[in-house]
Amino acid sequence: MITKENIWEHNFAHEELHKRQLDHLATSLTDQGIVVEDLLKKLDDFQIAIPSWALGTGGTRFGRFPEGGEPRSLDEKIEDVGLLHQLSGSCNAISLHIPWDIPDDAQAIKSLANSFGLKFDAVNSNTFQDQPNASFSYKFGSLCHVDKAVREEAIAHNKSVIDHGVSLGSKALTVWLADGSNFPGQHNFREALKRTQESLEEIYAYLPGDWHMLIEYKPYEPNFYSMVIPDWGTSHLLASQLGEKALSLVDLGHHLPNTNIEQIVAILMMREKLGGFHFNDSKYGDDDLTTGSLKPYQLFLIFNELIDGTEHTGNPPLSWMIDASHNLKDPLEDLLQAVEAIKIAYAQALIVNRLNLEEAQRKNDVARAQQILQDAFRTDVRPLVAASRLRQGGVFDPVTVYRQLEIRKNLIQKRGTKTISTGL
Ligand code: LRH
Ligand code: MN
Ligand code: MN
Repeated sequence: MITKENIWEHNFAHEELHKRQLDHLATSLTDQGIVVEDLLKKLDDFQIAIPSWALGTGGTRFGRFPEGGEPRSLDEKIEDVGLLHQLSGSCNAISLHIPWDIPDDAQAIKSLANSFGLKFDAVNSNTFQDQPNASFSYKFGSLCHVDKAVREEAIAHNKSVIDHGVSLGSKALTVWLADGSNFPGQHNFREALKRTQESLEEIYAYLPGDWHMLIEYKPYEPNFYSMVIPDWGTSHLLASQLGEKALSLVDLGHHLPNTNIEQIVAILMMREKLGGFHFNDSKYGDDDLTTGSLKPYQLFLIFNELIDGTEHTGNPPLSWMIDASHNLKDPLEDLLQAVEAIKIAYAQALIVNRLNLEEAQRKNDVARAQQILQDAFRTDVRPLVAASRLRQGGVFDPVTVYRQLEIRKNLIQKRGTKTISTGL
């Protein structure tokens, strides 16, 4: 849908402007002793996976207002991620949720993804919905269920997700459990966690040697009294007991308001147990709004800890993914905005003067420490992010190109207005 000429024309038209903006920023960064080429290389390498369920219009339980043109199959989802990657140069992977997206012919799906330069990121299991051919219901939980037969079904599902992942070249299984209780007395907390631990042990034993298990946590929803894995502490406890291949996954929306997420990141990295991220933004809870749309400073502070942790701990490389829902905006525009916001926060965190910060911390110079962080946060790094995007073959201004080429209109023409995307 987007030709090389389209990209070239757009970039050519903005060349002068881009050069002026970049020169200005590069001069100021160089004056601060920052090597711009090193920054660009880091930004080039930073790739964010797109979840297969974020390509359609999301909604709430009250309604959904799709614009049309949404992907109707896994092939079309891969095409959409290919499009995002072409524009942004930063989305080289797709993360599948199974059984929402079952790769029937793994070889064919793999080569389609390959043709867009895409890989398969973590595969996600789903034991929060009853599946059509299931023998048992997950109404009262899955890996924590009191009935062994239900637990076994959920374990078998996770193993089959690993199998699918192996056939696609994924290297991680993400487990998010809806398990929990809605009313006091419903669960024996200890026993529910113990059963979950045992179930996870069986899944863990099935993991290929070079795989990771990423354990997500969430304080509430869909259960509103207790969740079996409500917080990072419980996720960390499980991951520690399981072994080296098990790590915690931080979904930004899975915290109660005002939680200090950057501190959680720092501690998990200190323990070398942070496995990955689900990016989104929220005001109240798991709102799944566009990353950086509400709390860009928090996102920056998180990246600041990620960089510090990467430099000072042996934490394994992280898996980065967007996990958002789009009920008002065009999902593809929304994802492009999210990628941009993530890369801006990363670039800002990369220019923090760490030596000065350490000195300020040693001297208890609180005002200076704040100033150092805010100097970086208040730097407009967008020309740098754009420069990296151009180096990766992307476009100067992704959303503008998306609109100028009328991509949504084309997708609607091709796929229709009444599309129902699988997933959330
Ligand atoms: C749960 C969650 C989890 C799921 C996804 C669809 O709230 O964040 O990551 O797998 O949403
Ligand atoms: Mn998530
Ligand atoms: Mn969520």
